[in-house]
Amino acid sequence: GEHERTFLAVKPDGVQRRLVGEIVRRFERKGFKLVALKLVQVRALAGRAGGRGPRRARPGPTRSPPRPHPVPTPAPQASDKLLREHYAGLRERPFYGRLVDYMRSGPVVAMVWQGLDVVRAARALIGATDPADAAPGTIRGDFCVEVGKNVIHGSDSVESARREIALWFRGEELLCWEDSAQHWLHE
Ligand code: YYY
Ligand code: MG
Repeated sequence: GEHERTFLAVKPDGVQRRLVGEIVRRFERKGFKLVALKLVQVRALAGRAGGRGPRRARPGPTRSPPRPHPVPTPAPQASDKLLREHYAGLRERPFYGRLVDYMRSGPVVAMVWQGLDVVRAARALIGATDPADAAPGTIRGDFCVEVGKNVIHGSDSVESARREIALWFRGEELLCWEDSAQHWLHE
């Protein structure tokens, strides 16, 4: 129904290539409703000292330049476990290691979108897994060329959407807001 939800994530290449706005715009224009959004950096590797990725050797007593903004806490970080659970179904595939490395190579924009048949509709807007097969007009068809850098993730079923939303978001991060356009989208 109209309350179906899906999990979408702009992958690190999409963030680096400044495609976040363009991608969000496509789902907004279609008529879907944004109910959660956050920038997430998945930690480099579990089990390293401090759990915050490889430690770099400090080259002497060089002082870091003054920061333009106060940075009291690191950006929201997700553990490596999150990604392993997210892609649990692909663990045996040859590209699994590369996929997980890619997903933690920079921030991702995690989102939840809601609307009529949104899981299927989002997959259609996203396009085929391999950008080479993705039709022009789809996100992957328009913005990327290789399967290993395919810009966006979208849940493949209502069931995986439920699982992925619970994995990436806490309940209170999902916002139910009154959609004043609803009346213009549905009969
Ligand atoms: O759902 P979707 O992202 O379209 O494809 P999946 O089959 O779930 O694979 C997840 C992810 O894995 C895909 O977006 C890129 C990567 N991948 C790959 O690097 N090489 C493949 N041959 C297949 C998938
Ligand atoms: Mg998938």
